[in-house]
Amino acid sequence: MRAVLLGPPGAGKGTQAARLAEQWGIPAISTGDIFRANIKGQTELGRKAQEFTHAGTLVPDEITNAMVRDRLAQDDVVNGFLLDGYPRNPDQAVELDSMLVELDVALDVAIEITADSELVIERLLKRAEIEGRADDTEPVIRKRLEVYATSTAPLTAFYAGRGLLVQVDGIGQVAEVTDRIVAAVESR
Ligand code: B4P
Repeated sequence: MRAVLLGPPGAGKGTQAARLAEQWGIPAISTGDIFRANIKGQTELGRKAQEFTHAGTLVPDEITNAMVRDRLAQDDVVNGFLLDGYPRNPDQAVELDSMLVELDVALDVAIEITADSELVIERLLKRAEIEGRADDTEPVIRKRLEVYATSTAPLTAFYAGRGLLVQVDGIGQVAEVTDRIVAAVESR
């Protein structure tokens, strides 16, 4: 299984990625998690990414693409992977295509988790109380939603045009959403 996971901030990508990765026995690769780990460890990558993630804007493509290219070169992805939060704009999608050509593999599915804006804001503000993530403040969440609408939403048509898109409603209990995704992907 080689899949990408799309959806607005707060739709449940990170939550579902962990569950799907376990179900399918493949690594979940979250670009957001890699950035946060590097910011925490104060690495050079973290220093470069911080201003963007904290503002809710996309980290520049050259940084993000190079990071994903390195990650996809590792041994644990030979039998599959689930990319969570990448690609996030059409240029990244084209870059991913070229990485997959070099690896001589193809994408099986693009899973989009849908959820309306007011619900995702509510979820992320709740997470802010628990985890205190720097980008979970209301103005930054609104910025992330705006970036999603302008940069990431076009990927829905991009993958639909290739017959790879599966859209799943992200509203409901976490386990219920996982079951919906698994059923939708496995019945394709
Ligand atoms: P991400 O880490 O991808 O952040 P996100 O879009 O908010 O998703 P996340 O996975 O955290 O939240 P989820 O929906 O699972 O990106 C953060 C930043 O990194 C970006 O703003 C950007 O700056 C940078 N970045 C990442 N990838 C990039 C790329 N490719 N290019 C450039 N920059 C990039 O869940 C949210 C909350 O909802 C959780 O608290 C969860 O518990 C809750 N939840 C989930 N499912 C639920 C359910 N069914 N019911 C109730 N609550 C639920």
